[in-house]
Amino acid sequence: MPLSAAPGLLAMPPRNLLTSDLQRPGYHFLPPANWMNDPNGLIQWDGALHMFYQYNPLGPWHERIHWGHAVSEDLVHWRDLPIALAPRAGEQDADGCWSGCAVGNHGIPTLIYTGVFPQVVNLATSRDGLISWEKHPANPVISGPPPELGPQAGGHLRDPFVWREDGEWRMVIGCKQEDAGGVILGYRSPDLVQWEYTGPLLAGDQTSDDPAWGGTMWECPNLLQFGEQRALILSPQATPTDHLEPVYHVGRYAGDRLESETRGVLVHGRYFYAPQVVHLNDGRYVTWGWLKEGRSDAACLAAGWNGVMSLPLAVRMRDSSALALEPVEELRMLRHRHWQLGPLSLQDGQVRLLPGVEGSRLEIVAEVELSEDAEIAILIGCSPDMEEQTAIRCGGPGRALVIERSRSSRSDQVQRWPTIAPLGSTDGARLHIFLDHSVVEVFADQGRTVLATRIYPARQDSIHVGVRGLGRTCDIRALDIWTLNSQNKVAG
Ligand code: DQQ
Repeated sequence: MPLSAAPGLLAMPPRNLLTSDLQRPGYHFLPPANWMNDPNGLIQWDGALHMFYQYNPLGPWHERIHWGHAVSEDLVHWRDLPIALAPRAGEQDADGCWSGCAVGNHGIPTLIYTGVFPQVVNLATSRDGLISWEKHPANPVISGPPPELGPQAGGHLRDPFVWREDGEWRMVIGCKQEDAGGVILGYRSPDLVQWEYTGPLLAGDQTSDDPAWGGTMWECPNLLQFGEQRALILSPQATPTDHLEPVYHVGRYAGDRLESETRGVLVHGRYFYAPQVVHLNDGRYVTWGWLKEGRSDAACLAAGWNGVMSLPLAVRMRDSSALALEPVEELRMLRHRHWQLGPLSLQDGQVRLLPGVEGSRLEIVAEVELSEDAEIAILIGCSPDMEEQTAIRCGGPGRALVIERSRSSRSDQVQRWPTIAPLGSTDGARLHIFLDHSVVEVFADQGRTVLATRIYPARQDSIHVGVRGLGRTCDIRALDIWTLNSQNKVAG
């Protein structure tokens, strides 16, 4: 992909290159083309939200990672800005500018990021309103894992998350302990340049079956505060090639350690990974995660893009024990056509396509009755003959919430395993579903149960919506469906 360079800056490719791609999301943020992964450096500056992200300008694969950059006034519509950070030969990020965060340091926007290889912590500052970035002469400000961990850390030290507390800078950062598991380390600093190691904040156990403790390396920590409580979000890595689901621990500080009291999976489905949280001026915590692809590398190469951001999600504490994620209210501005349906009663085995209800960008709110002996499914991405269809089903034995992808696409290049999560609700559920071409996100239990996955309908006419009942008579109390406008198809 040719890069047109403004003086000293790498510009983004134009936004109109891939607009005819049936599977390319329309209202989720993604770069104009090529590879993206983690969100980085989320920061509100002069009233606008800046998002940086892991980006490869050379194509849709992970290599020589740069920081892409976009800005939004409303969390929903984005404008592309020039590439913020690029690896530079002979420097502390010669092989890539990996994940990190952003802070305002006495009015100076400052990026704190991972340089590779070896893995170190670097700084970069901007003097022109976050457009161009100068790497700090003191780089690296942390040159590797603390000597106390010895060779057990294997050189892994990445994804600094920094905040201000009690008049100093605090940092949490991902690391590992060989044969033991992932660990999040703590540091403190008076000036972002001199850092003192304060010890492990929380350590995992790679032999544990609990996803919140498992993994061989813990990446991308975020530490949030809810009154006296802290919530640590992290992304556990199992092996270099097998990423797991992001998890959280809720607890309290005991010195510089976190006492984990409750914990859980933040988003189910193995596609949402490496979320970063920003604390907005209005008091909300908002996060985006990287949604990975569920199709072959060859399919991504042919498409010219790989990776997309999740929806912007508000992070809330529920019952002083569980983190919940819910789509931010600003997303309502995307709503266009509206159908209000229901109540609907479905006989055992009945499948009903909803006449005239269609779209590849949809928001659906379904209030359904739950029972052990009846299962209800909302069907999206359906072709008229049902060759292609994706079922979001709940109820039945165990009352799980499942996204069934076995018939989502007639392509042989896609993953098909189902996404499954236990549902907390017992008698009824409110399912909040978002479809954006190849992205599906489902929220239930007031955001305590979240699923995200990827589907790739290959037929132009796989745009229909239906419902299905199984077991005995199934009741849908209310069904609201909106088409959603695209934000990515407008010029960037
Ligand atoms: N992605 C980055 C790392 C991080 C990982 C590299 C998580 O900094 O640990 O692109 O997806």
